[in-house]
Amino acid sequence: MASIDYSQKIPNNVDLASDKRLQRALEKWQPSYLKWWHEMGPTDFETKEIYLRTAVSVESDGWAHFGYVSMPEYRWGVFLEPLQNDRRIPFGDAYGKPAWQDVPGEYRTDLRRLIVTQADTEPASVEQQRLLGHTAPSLYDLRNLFQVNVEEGRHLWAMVYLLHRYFGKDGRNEAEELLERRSGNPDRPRILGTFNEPINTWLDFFCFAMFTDRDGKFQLLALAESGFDPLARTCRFMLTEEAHHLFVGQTGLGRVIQRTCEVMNAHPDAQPREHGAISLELMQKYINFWVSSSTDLYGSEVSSNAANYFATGLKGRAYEEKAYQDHVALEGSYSIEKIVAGEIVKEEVPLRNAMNEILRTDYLIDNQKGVDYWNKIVKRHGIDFEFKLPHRRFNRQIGMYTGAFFDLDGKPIDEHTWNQKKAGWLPTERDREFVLSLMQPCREPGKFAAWIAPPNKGLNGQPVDFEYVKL
Ligand code: BYC
Ligand code: FE
Ligand code: FE
Repeated sequence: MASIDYSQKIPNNVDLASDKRLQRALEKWQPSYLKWWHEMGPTDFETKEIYLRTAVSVESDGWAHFGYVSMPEYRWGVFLEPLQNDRRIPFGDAYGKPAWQDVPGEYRTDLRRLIVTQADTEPASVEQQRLLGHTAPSLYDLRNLFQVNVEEGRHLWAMVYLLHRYFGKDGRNEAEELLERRSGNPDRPRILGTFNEPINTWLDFFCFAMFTDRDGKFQLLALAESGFDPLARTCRFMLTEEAHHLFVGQTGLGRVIQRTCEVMNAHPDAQPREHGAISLELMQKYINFWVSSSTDLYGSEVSSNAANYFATGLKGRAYEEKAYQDHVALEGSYSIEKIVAGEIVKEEVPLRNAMNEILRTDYLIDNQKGVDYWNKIVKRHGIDFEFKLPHRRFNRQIGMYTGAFFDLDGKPIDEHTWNQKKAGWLPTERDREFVLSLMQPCREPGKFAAWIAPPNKGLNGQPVDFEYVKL
């Protein structure tokens, strides 16, 4: 079951060959995908050989193969975790009933919407990152960027398979539209806010991989519980790949921090920027931006959509089976801080309506672990500085804090104060210009740009100075 059929045009472990209609439909979508990749994927590196991992099984040990491939030749495929015998719906009104192997008619629209929203983020991120290859600080980082890009492409395949297989003509239309929307395009933007934000520098990229891919982790964890079994199984395998994306973000920023600390200790009387490094304060501003934008990705604090997804067994909580005892969640409430006439007022809301906020809270706790890792680096260098996550109310554009103003600790402030303080909290145009000015490519094996430290070790047992990309 777990082995993947690579003799097929579309590698898969779902026995595509036995469903000719579906196979033909996906093979018809494949050239459109490749055309999209050619137009909107990483620019100018299509002929280069890159040391990439490719999924070859869904077994937890040894699921990936490493070797040189050019990106358009990457074997994007459809891989689901193996079917479990007698899997049950793990939450909601139908708790304990057999999981669905097909889409229940009454949930078709909601399920399609969830899958399309998930799917849309995958190509969006590739579009956002398409120019970064030109300014990579090393071959090691260049390879990591491309690894993330091809896997986000595969995540799109994972969702398009579900759309084609279970949603008929509507699903095929959605799959087409997924290749038509464009990140940041005012006329046909990507669905969710963060996925329309520009990623012009590697500092943005590392923050995105740390904080936005982590939204991916938590949304996938919630969908991995779905009563719609094919969705749960595909999300479980996507999570296996996701771990590396988070690693790229956390260690990437960690290495920028390390470099800055080294420069600060070598030149205690100078500003880090005078020596080509990015100050810790400036990194904090980028963190504030990407965390607040990614915090929006959980939707409204109180959401009837979320309650409905939970009730119907479509989308659960992260680690639903392990972390909770009451999987029906009809009793109990969740405390939410509302703003009433400029004051914070606690209000209890029915648990099911708070599902977005519950997932957001799990996400923010997980973010903190990465921040702790960065603070250890700072401390190791004997520098008195601490990175902090902005409060969940800071700089929000979605949900009940939208339109009001809060400082980094979540304290309500007036608009005038916000306008005065904003430049100290979020990257300014000048900040962005400075970071952009540092983005000069470094393409010799084992060499790194001056603003970032090398990693402790290379990838997959290879040395740091390995030729990760053959230019
Ligand atoms: N921007 O009840 P509400 C990933 C919309 S990342 C713009 O508040 P609901 C990845 C919402 O769609 C994981 N619009 O929230 C990472 C709704 O619109 P309509 C992606 C937003 O419905 C890095 C309205 O506001 N996966 O994989 O509970 C690289 C009110 O809805 C935003 C998913 O998101 C926003 N930030 O939605 C690559 C999972 N937030 O219907 C990949 C699937 C909300 O009124 N999606 N809206 O037009 C979902 O589960 C849900 O749709 C949401 C919350 C989590 C987005
Ligand atoms: Fe993804
Ligand atoms: Fe990812």
